[in-house]
Amino acid sequence: MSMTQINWYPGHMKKTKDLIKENLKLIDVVLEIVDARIPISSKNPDIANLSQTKKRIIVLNKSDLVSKEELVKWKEYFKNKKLADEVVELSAETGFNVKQLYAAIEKVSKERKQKLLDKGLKKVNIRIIVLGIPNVGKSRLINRIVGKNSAGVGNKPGFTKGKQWVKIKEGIELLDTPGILWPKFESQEVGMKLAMSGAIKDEILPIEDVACEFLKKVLELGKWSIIKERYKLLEEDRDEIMEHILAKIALRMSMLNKGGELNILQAAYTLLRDYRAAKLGKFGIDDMEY
Ligand SMILES: Nc1nc2c(ncn2[C@@H]2O[C@H](COP(=O)(O)OP(=O)(O)OP(=O)(O)O)[C@@H](O)[C@H]2O)c(=O)[nH]1
Ligand SMILES: [Mg+2]
Repeated sequence: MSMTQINWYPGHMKKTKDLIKENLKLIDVVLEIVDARIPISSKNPDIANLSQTKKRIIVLNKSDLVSKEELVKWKEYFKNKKLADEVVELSAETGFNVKQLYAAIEKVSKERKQKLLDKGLKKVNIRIIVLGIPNVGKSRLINRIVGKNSAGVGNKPGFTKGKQWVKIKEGIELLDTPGILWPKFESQEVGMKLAMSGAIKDEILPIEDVACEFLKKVLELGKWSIIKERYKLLEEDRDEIMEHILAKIALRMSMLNKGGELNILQAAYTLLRDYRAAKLGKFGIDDMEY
């Protein structure tokens, strides 16, 4: 099965486009959440069009799963490419650096706030929306920043029914419904990275292929010794093709199915789950495009 034949996220994109269209006038700042392990593969290609004249903040979420060096590198990358006004690395899971996000929101909205105050408005609320591909951590982040301040601002006339603006801080309101966007899955490679990261349900994936691609990537990154030690491999196993290394993992870890054959599928799942839980160390798997 080719990765690109998978019907990834039917229906989501239209809903998000409607959500943005309906609320665009009210939005000042777009928070685009990406996965710090795959900051390019988890970016949506249409977001520049959707967010138009709005201020943009890229959130490198799941920062707890990558190294500090990688975060620095990606922040520079997005800034140099002018893909965002601000870039903030954080972990919606642990709460790391969420404060920095508030500072970034204040920073990008300062000018607009001042302009409105100069016009004579007594009180200015900056409105923000969260956008991102599935599983990138939108809900976790919203829950974290809404936290105790979850009193909705209410459905005032002109707001879309059922949508809530929630005050998250003095002068900052958040749309409580995040926009789910498609990843840019034009290439097999992007599809594979999304699969490895856990952004796609494993049940619809050729999981052994994904594990082999992951192994290839890990070797490319010079992390053989981690794999070798964790799965009790021998140095000579390294010269095997990926399918065989996967089989060796099953062999050395005594992963057998009922008939006593090697359980390759279990080895594949174990490898990917261990990566996603940072048991193989903290590292990303996207290459930087220049
Ligand atoms: N390690 C780690 N895991 C995270 C972080 N943020 C979210 N997750 C995990 O990622 C998974 C998806 O998080 P959600 O907040 O549900 O993602 P979402 O973007 O709302 O996903 P959809 O609603 O499917 O679009 C969950 O298992 C979270 O626990 C993070 O900063 N670090
Ligand atoms: Mg969600």
